[in-house]
Amino acid sequence: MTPRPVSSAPALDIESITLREIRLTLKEPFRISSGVMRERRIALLELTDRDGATAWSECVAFQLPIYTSETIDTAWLALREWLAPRVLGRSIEGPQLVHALLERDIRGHNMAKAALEMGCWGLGAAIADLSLSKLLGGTRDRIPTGISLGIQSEPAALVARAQLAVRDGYRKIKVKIRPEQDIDYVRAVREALGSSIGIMADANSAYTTSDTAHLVRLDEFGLIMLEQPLGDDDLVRHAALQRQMTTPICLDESVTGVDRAEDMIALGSGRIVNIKPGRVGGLMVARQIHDVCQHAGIPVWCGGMLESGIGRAYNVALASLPNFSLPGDLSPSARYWDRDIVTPEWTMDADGMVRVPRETAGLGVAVDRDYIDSLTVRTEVLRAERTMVSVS
Ligand code: OSB
Ligand code: MG
Repeated sequence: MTPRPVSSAPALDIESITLREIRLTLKEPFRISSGVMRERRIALLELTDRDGATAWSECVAFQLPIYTSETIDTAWLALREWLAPRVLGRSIEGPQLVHALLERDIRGHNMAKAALEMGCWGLGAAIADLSLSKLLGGTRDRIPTGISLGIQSEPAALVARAQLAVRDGYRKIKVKIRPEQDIDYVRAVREALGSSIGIMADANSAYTTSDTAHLVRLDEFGLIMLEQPLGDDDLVRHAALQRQMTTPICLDESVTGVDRAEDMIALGSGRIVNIKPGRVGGLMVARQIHDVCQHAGIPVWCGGMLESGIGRAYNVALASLPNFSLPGDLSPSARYWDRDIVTPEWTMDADGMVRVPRETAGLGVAVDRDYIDSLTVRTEVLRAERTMVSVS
């Protein structure tokens, strides 16, 4: 594929990267098929260049390897030991080159790579005095928003949350499912909401091919898609399942890069892709997957990882690209947190749209440093080796 022209992507000279871990308590526990989250331990990066320009980014890895194999602690190690040294103290022609720099001879660790790569885009946007959306080639200034509802103790509790979400304006309702908590839950939501709103289910890899007949029963609810029913690295079995189901399969975990998106399309493993920049190693790959899918007529949407307002800024900018044609998991700050770490907080209007800050340079939100300081439990400052002063 020919590389996209990158408009005015500036050179980067990163002098230091401050790694921090903050803790943010979720307003409500969030349960997926493989575990429950009550609090987010979030790694934040603050990149500073030689002229003192700064940008913040967020690593989306969770505390436990329940979504992919990465965790906040593996990401911290990867960033400190292998990734940050690749970018510190050298001149890089632009953020579009960072992914290749991080990819060479370092396998995996996509969320760690993405945290750093996204920070480079944020820094690039700040230096170029452009919004992240414009730097990436985004075109839209409002994005339709969907909500992802965690597994509840009973269908009625899920229905109540889904009804509130519709009242709030959400454009898509996604319900988490797992074996034993699936058909009844989806049926209850469909019956309560009628056919006026798109409903989908996300299994986070909780099923196997022996559940095929069971999963096919979901077809009767007219879901807009079924997200990642089978193995987190599977494509072949998803293709077989897709041939059995009328509901479009959407892949999340299984699409870890451009090749995997191409393979999904070639094999027919799914008809929709959830793109999360953290999962695929950053914004450049996310954009390439967007382009590949657009070319193949595959709609994409932007997924979420229960991010803080910093991670949200990157997702919103990405989702402003034209083929993000389905509502993204881009809930406003107040859905997750009593207080977010950015100002203004992310909001959604009554029509379920989140506004893309296209006229503000950089992320489009200000980082609340005092509040972040109060939430910080560890900090590590990384500098280029040649500038390191060894004084004890
Ligand atoms: O699969 O999309 C997922 C949350 C945790 C782990 C996996 C997923 C999710 C979500 C959250 O669906 C979406 C959001 O950030 O609101
Ligand atoms: Mg998912």
